[in-house]
Amino acid sequence: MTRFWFLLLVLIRLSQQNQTGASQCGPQNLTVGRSDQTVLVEWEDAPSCSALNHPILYNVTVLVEDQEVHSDGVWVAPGLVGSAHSWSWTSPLPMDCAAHTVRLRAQIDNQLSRPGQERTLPDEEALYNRHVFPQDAVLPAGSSASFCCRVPDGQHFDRMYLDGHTGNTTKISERRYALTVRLKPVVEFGATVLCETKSGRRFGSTVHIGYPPGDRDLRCETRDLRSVECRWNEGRNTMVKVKSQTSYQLDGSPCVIGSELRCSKRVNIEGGERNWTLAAQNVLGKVEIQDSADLSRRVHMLAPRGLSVGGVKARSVSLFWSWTVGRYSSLNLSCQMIVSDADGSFLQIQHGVGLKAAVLTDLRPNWGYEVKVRCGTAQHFWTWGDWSDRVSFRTEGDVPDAVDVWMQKKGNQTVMVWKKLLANQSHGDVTGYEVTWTRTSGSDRLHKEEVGAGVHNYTLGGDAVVVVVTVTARNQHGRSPPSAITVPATSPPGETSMNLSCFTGSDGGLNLSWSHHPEASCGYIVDWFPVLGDDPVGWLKLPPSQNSVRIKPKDAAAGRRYSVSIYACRAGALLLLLERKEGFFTEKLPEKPAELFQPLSYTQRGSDVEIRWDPVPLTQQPACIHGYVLHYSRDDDKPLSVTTENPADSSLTARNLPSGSYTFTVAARAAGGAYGGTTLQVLLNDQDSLSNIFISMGAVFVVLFLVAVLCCRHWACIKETFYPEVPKPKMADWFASPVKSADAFPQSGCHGEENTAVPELLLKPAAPLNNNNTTEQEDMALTSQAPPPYQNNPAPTVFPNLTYSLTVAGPERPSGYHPQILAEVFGQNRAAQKPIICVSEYIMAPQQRQ
Ligand SMILES: *[C@@H]1O[C@H](CO)[C@@H](O)[C@H](O)[C@H]1NC(C)=O
Ligand SMILES: *[C@@H]1O[C@H](CO)[C@@H](O)[C@H](O)[C@H]1NC(C)=O
Ligand SMILES: *[C@@H]1O[C@H](CO)[C@@H](O)[C@H](O)[C@H]1NC(C)=O
Ligand SMILES: *[C@@H]1O[C@H](CO)[C@@H](O)[C@H](O)[C@H]1NC(C)=O
Ligand SMILES: *[C@@H]1O[C@H](CO)[C@@H](O)[C@H](O)[C@H]1NC(C)=O
Ligand SMILES: *[C@@H]1O[C@H](CO)[C@@H](O)[C@H](O)[C@H]1NC(C)=O
Ligand SMILES: *[C@@H]1O[C@H](CO)[C@@H](O)[C@H](O)[C@H]1NC(C)=O
Ligand SMILES: *[C@@H]1O[C@H](CO)[C@@H](O)[C@H](O)[C@H]1NC(C)=O
Ligand SMILES: *[C@@H]1O[C@H](CO)[C@@H](O)[C@H](O)[C@H]1NC(C)=O
Ligand SMILES: *[C@@H]1O[C@H](CO)[C@@H](O)[C@H](O)[C@H]1NC(C)=O
Ligand SMILES: CC(=O)N[C@H]1CO[C@H](CO)[C@@H](O)[C@@H]1O
Repeated sequence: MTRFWFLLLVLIRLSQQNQTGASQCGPQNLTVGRSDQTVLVEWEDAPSCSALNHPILYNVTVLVEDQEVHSDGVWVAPGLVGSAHSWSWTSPLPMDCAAHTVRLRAQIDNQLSRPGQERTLPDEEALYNRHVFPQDAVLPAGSSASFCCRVPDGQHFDRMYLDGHTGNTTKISERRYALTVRLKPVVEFGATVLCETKSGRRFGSTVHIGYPPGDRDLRCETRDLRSVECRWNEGRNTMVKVKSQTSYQLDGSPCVIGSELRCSKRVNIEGGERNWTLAAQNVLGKVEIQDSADLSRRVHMLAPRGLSVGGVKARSVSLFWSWTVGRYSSLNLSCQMIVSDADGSFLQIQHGVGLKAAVLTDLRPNWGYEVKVRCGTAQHFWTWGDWSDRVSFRTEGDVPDAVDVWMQKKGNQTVMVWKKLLANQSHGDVTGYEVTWTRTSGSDRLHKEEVGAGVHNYTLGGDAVVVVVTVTARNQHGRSPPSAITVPATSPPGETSMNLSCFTGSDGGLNLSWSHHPEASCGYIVDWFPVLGDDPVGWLKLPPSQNSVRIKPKDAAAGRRYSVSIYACRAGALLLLLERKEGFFTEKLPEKPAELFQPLSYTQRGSDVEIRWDPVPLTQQPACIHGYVLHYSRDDDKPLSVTTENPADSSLTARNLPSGSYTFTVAARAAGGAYGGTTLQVLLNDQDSLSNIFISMGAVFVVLFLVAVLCCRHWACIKETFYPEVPKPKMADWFASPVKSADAFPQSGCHGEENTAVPELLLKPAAPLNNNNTTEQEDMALTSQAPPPYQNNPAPTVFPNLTYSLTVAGPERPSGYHPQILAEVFGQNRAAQKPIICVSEYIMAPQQRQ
């Protein structure tokens, strides 16, 4: 019975509790805080909740500016009732912008318990009097972010933008607006968010958009074998260094970063590979990079200290230095030495354990140098160490190098020439030269001659014996090895008879190549000198393997003719001339047409005209002549031309020319064009009659010549036969002796017909014959040289003493008689009469009576 009542009492109690428990259970001690953009909520259960044997559902609601923006349910299992609970939520809106209120209520059996709790996080308006939030934020690029604008009282919102771009703008409350954008990195100094009101007022904030650190390529080594030193690359720029400098840690130890990304840490270097980790961090994130290395194989040596030079000789010196790191002494080292002079630099390498000294070799005597040294480990070479300081030194002097000797034939003399020794060959100041020469045969007396330091030639007298010449240079350290050359006193055979092709260079030089000569044991020599003038010879000596070279004399003037020869050098024997040519390194065509061809002459053969010229002297050739061109034109006709490819030609013929006035121009053909055009004006007459005249006159001349010969022979016979009746020719008084004329044909001496119009041969002193009986100038002088056929009234050409003048008089000469048809008259006469046959008798040309 007692049990029953007790049970009843408990039931009542429980039901009472149930009643009060359900209504009283709820949150207590609610606290709301924030971390950056996150709302942190904590609470406990009210004591009455303990009585409930139910799970409790808490409903958390967040309100921004009295508007519900988020709600969540939190289940508390019966066993956890009584402990503290927490909840957090990140607001998309800057929390400084608007007040965030958290409302918390318990829900039991779908019924909200009555006592809820509520807390509000105040905005910061009162604190800072700012209008755009967040201020000076560092935000990751690529994310989406909201910015908030609080419009002051009395103003009206217009628009918001980030770095000039407007995004999605939303209205939160009457005076609060939010801009949501996807962030792109802008500039390192930050971008600006601006909020504009309708009245034009602007409020702003700076935002830094960037990346977490992106460092990479960690590389660790040791310099002093007591510490590790690591370097790396920054990779992508974080863009937020102004607000959030990246901080670094090497294996957990903070790094002090200067101008370069480098961090070192003292460690014990025992062989073996291990990891080196670098952590890089900024507000947007953190990255860790690693390098795995055995530092005993990664020694990056420090510079050698106190480099000095000792033991200076002519061609070598010793170098000494020391090390700042004692442990280097046990390493097998390779050291590089860069030796430089005014001309450039070269490298020498030496090895050794703990190397502290080295010897430089192959140096030039009497020469200034600078040297610097760096070293690396020989085994497990990692990288070269730092360079030491430079040290300069000068080597000792030495005897000069052998001089480069050559020779030049000048008439019957041979001039030995040699090149001035350069500073890198003289090894000291040259004080003079010694020339010795001896004949290879006959008297072997050695001739010796001292020559001053400023002279670089020596003339050997003409002496038709082969001699060996040596040249030795002297300086304060001694004599150079002698340079010997075997000189033929006469030109080598074949040298003069060699055909000289004309060359034309390119770019002021000439490319030469030749086929290898089996006897050229000591190489080849190429020399060149101007054909005219006294300029010295230039030469190049080439090894036997080389059979081509480009020569480019420094002083070769354009249009100057050079002779270039290639010799084979035969040890102990005379040089062998392989090739010789003449030509121009640079041709120069005269700008004005020079009268290159003087004189030009011509010959007409029928309708062909041959133009002739004399060979052009070498002095007047500024370019290779590859042939000639003859241009000719009549009056205003189109010019024509004929050419020849042969430079040896001395005439060109223009063919089939109609009569007229012609201009002929001859020019030489060179690679760069024709030059030296020389002009001749010629008047050509009718071709057929002219040629007839020439033929006829030629025939007449032959006849007359024979007559003259016979006359001379048989003068006495003539006198007898024709004595005394000789009709006096009708002539002017002054025209008298020694002319003899006859009107009868000699019967006894010569056979012929009467009344023959035979030309009369007149012998008289050199004076023009003026025939009275003709009113016109009809006389034709027949001379050894044909007068220009176009001349109407040729002057008789004079034989040394005598002139043979031919007068022809016809019985019925037409008044319009012209010399041009003279030949016809002859022809007719000859045709009408039988030929005169001369039988070793005197022939007298009968004079026609008028
Ligand atoms: C509490 O009371 C409700 C009715 O008000 C009832 O449904 C529930 O069972 C009771 N709980 C207990 C534990 O008695
Ligand atoms: C919390 O209560 C609100 C009403 O105040 C309601 O709208 C919301 O749905 C509830 N949330 C949950 C998770 O029950
Ligand atoms: C703006 O809002 C629209 C719809 O809410 C969305 O599709 C768009 O991506 C948003 N633009 C930006 C820049 O956030
Ligand atoms: C170095 O780290 C890598 C992983 O990052 C690990 O696999 C390796 O075993 C480590 N090496 C040493 C020597 O600790
Ligand atoms: C040092 O290194 C060089 C080059 O590798 C090698 O020739 C020489 O034998 C080494 N010397 C010693 C003592 O190991
Ligand atoms: C000497 O110097 C000249 C330039 O000044 C250079 O052309 C020549 O090769 C040098 N000779 C030697 C033997 O180094
Ligand atoms: C020889 O040298 C002298 C002095 O340098 C010079 O005047 C002369 O022209 C040279 N003679 C020849 C043939 O090169
Ligand atoms: C060399 O030529 C010159 C003139 O050029 C002459 O006087 C001299 O006699 C010649 N000598 C010999 C040995 O032929
Ligand atoms: C020179 O040229 C002519 C013809 O141009 C030729 O007959 C002669 O053989 C050549 N002489 C030499 C040595 O080449
Ligand atoms: C001459 O030789 C040089 C190189 O040695 C070359 O550049 C040039 O073209 C050559 N000239 C001719 C005309 O062959
Ligand atoms: C820890 C804490 O603040 N506890 C308090 C919770 O609220 C009750 C009354 O509401 C106080 O008595 C506690 O001290």
